[in-house]
Amino acid sequence: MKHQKIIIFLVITSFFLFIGGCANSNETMQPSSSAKVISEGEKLVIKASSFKFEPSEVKIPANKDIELQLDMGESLHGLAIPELNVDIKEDGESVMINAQPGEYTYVCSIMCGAGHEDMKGVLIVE
Ligand SMILES: [Cu+2]
Repeated sequence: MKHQKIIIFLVITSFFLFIGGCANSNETMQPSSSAKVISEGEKLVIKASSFKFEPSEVKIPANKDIELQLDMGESLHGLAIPELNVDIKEDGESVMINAQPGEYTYVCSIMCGAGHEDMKGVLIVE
C-alpha cells in the first residue's frame, strides 16, 4: 500500500510538471510585445518624424491586402520598403501592400538630416 501511494504521488507530480513545462514553452512562443499588430481590414499608418518611425516594429498578416499610409505632418521624410517596391514620399499618401511571410526593413527615402540613417523600422509579415 505504501508503494502504491508513492507511485500515485509520482504520477500526479510528473503530470503537473508536464503541464507546467507546456505552459512555459507556450509562453516563449508569444510574440514580442513591442510590435504593433495590424489585422486584416485595418489600415497601417506609419508616422515619420525627425528621426524615427512610429511604430518602429509592426506586424501584419501575410498574403492580405493591407493599406499602408505615411503620416509625417510638416516634416519631410519618405517611407521605403525596397523588397515590396514601396516608396512613399507625400504626406498622407497610401499604397496597398500584400506580402509573403518574412521580415522587411522600412527606411526613410528622403535625405532629411543628421539622423536620416537611423530611421528604420521592421515590418513583420506572418
Ligand atoms: Cu530621411
